[in-house]
Amino acid sequence: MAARRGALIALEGVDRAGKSTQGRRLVQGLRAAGHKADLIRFPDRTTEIGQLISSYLVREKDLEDHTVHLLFSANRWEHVPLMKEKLHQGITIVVDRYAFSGVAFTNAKGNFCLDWCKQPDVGLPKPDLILFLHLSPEEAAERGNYGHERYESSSFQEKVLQSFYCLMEDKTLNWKTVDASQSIEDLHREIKSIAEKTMEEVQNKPLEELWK
Ligand code: ADP
Ligand code: FDM
Ligand code: MG
Repeated sequence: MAARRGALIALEGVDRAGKSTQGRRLVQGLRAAGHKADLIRFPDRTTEIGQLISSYLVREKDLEDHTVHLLFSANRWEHVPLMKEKLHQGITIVVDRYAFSGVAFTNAKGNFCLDWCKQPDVGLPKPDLILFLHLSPEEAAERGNYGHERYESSSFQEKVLQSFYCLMEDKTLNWKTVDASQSIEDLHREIKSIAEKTMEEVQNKPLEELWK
């Protein structure tokens, strides 16, 4: 029998829902429970492509909209060989944002249909679980003001949320919505339990390709 593989778990959700907090906490919690787990944040601002994306996000650089969409996707593809290697070694990978953020943010710009937005990410490793951290705009506002990066405005974020809802209609994907208004620890416990169940379920199943 082939060796057991790790699971690919994506965290998505509105700004300040707690994706980065829960991503770190999940990897920590899984490791403490004896699992092998790694975290990747997208965009990964440390690579050359990631640095270009970062300079766009902090408004140091203006990039054309199609171009920046393709750069976000390329920033995922550059991780794919290592992601596959790790998954096949039994390491669970938690991704803080993935292709769904890619599609939702570009689609929210208004002149890009979902189908066009999805194409560059077709064939990426398909997440075994997509956790959508749901938080109302009012509760998100209580967690502080928006920063000064691109996309950080409530009107744009509302459009992003609508795009996420469209993506969630795809029943070939394992979306699970969790209530992100809980305390960090309660939410962590819920997320860890869903993650461990998924890890168990997929360990002997082949890794699939996204949107194929
Ligand atoms: P995201 O990555 O989704 O934008 P973060 O994890 O960076 O969100 O969290 C945004 C802010 O909200 C941070 O200040 C964080 O400490 C706080 N925060 C995260 N989770 C919770 C929670 N469950 N309850 C209250 N505050 C939270
Ligand atoms: N973002 C993120 C995109 O527009 N496309 C993508 O593919 C991804 C992964 O970049 F505004 C946006 C979403 C957010 C910004 O912010 C990254 P964080 O705080 O690093 O998640
Ligand atoms: Mg974050």
